Amino acid sequence: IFLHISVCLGEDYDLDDKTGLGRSFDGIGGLSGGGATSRLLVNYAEPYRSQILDYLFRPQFGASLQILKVEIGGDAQTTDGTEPSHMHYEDDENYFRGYEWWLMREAKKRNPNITLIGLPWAFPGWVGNGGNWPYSFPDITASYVVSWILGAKQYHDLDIDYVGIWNERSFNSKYIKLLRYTLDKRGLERVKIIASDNLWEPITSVVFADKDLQDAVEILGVHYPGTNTVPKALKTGKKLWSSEDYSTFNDNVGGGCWARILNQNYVNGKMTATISWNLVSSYYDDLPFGRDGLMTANEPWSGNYVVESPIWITAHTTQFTEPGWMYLQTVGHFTHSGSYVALTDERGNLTIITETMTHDHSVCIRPPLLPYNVTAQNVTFHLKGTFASISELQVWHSKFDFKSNKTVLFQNLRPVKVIFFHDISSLKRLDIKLDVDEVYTFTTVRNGHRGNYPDPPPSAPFPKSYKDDFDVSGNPYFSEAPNFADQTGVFEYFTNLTDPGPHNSTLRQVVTQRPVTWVADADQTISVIGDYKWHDLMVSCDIYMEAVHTGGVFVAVRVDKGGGVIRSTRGIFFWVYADGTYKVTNDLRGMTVLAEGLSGTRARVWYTLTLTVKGNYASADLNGYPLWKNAVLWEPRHGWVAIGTSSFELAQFDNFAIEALA
Ligand code: 147
Repeated sequence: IFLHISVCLGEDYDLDDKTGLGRSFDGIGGLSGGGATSRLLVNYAEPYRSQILDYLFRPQFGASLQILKVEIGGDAQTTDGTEPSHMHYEDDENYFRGYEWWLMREAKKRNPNITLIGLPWAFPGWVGNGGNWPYSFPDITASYVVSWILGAKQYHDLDIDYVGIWNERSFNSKYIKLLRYTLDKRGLERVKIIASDNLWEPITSVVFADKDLQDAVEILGVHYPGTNTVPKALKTGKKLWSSEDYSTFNDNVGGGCWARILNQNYVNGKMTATISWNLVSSYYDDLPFGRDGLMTANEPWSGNYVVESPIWITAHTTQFTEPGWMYLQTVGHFTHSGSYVALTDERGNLTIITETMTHDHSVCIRPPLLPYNVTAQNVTFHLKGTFASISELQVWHSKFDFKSNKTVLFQNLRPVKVIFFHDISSLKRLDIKLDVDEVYTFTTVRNGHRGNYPDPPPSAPFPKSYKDDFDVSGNPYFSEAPNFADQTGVFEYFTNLTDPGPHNSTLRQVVTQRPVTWVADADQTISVIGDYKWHDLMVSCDIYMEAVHTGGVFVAVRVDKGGGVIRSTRGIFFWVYADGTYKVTNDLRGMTVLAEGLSGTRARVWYTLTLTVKGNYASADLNGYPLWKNAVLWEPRHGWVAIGTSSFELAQFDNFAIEALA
């Protein structure tokens, strides 16, 4: 025994609560939205959908997330799509749109203590009264946001815990104070404000200098802090959160990034919560930031999903702590790099998490990571104060292996004895040997568990033959049709009360005014679907323009871009207009016209559009009769299928069908 110990003798680190504790831990979370990152999750068949939710939220199973942050949909493009607002129009209110309500319910079902946060990225146009700015009428914006919180309670019995201002955009002190006032007036004193979901400055200095703002703001929330804070932020005495972080491809380097920042956001930056953008990669891979979620679930058509390493890295902290636990003051860096944190419930429990991620195996998307060197090392923790009475710790281990396939994630090892030693200065010591690219949890908590379901079905491409008649009887549980990923505008199930005929149930574009945007939405609306690799195919769809004279709709193939660059999307777009004309364009904007002519189309009549593209040629039918043919195309070579409108206008779609040839 002595021989073994002497080999392991390493640098000494105290774990002690005698001299006081550190900050209170607030949790680790995932962010759904900003935007449409959970779009494809909702259409998974059972049991796969529940399995994915269990890996994310079920305590003592997988990531066991302690925080769920969601976008307050604003009808505008917010990275990977648009999310619907609860108030498309000033006189409209509906708390059943989209999937964030459902997601919050599913999270709460699994973990009733999960912390809920809402944050807007964008707002419906009426909130800005036509201007692209949410603070011109701060009372309107505040009441719009507070409605969302009240709706969460009234319709879903969800208590929202925190609300933010405007994601990564300007904040406005007057608005923040008015939001606080409005919350209080509506009986929502318990809902706290996070500001400003951007950089440390200017919010820190403004809060510092303004007593009323200090009272209104509970949390300083920053994005991608690179594990660091600024002295002034510490001086405010506010809780500091990394309210959006990660955004890194979820392979093992992504797992390494996540392990490093989960520890070091506290060690270096005193941040007590870290939230991953995003929660789950449930959006098409070829949209921006593909696979930047804690796990991947973007094949509802196959049922395939992948539990990636960040899920198990999260478990190293979340399964052995709870919000409200206290960090010890004795946290820090190891002599040969890497870091350790330790937390206690102040009732004798202790959880230690170590990480020794090497630089190249833990780079995050941003900010740049300065060079450092980590080596294998022996470490001795001295358990002092309350922890001197601990005699055994449970051990959970992950080791990334980037050379062969020997990566192990969240493995339960034999418990370690904490050794009582008289002849060496400290009484209780834990001697461990740390290799590089490892994460360990040493804990008194005994109920950690590596959840497991049988493998889901194998991955498969989007079906080549696909149909949707949008006939959802009664009240559909979701407001959007499966697999359509709106990139500008919002496409919702619609029941045509005035038309009990074959077009009774349709999909309708409902955004009629340019939103207060987060990025540059297109001037047209568009929703994409299918396989980005498709090049030769036939698409048909029944369409119905509602805007008299000014209406226009399209079906398109080989659509090559989504997300924040949607304005410059190219493809083969077949448009018909309510003024009796048609066009074939090579881009959404309509700058490159391949063909045009008369169609005789007008508003308030149903037409069937059929677009066929093979190799370098396209042709189209209107109501089954050839309208144009042999338009010559070169670029793009492949892409999604899409439908949409020529402006922010009402229009309906029905009997959508794809036959992909290749
Ligand atoms: C964030 C957004 O808040 C998210 O909605 C999502 O777009 C995410 C993707 O990584 O990024 O926005 C940022 C965009 C750019 C920077 C930081 C955050 N940046 O360049 O530092």
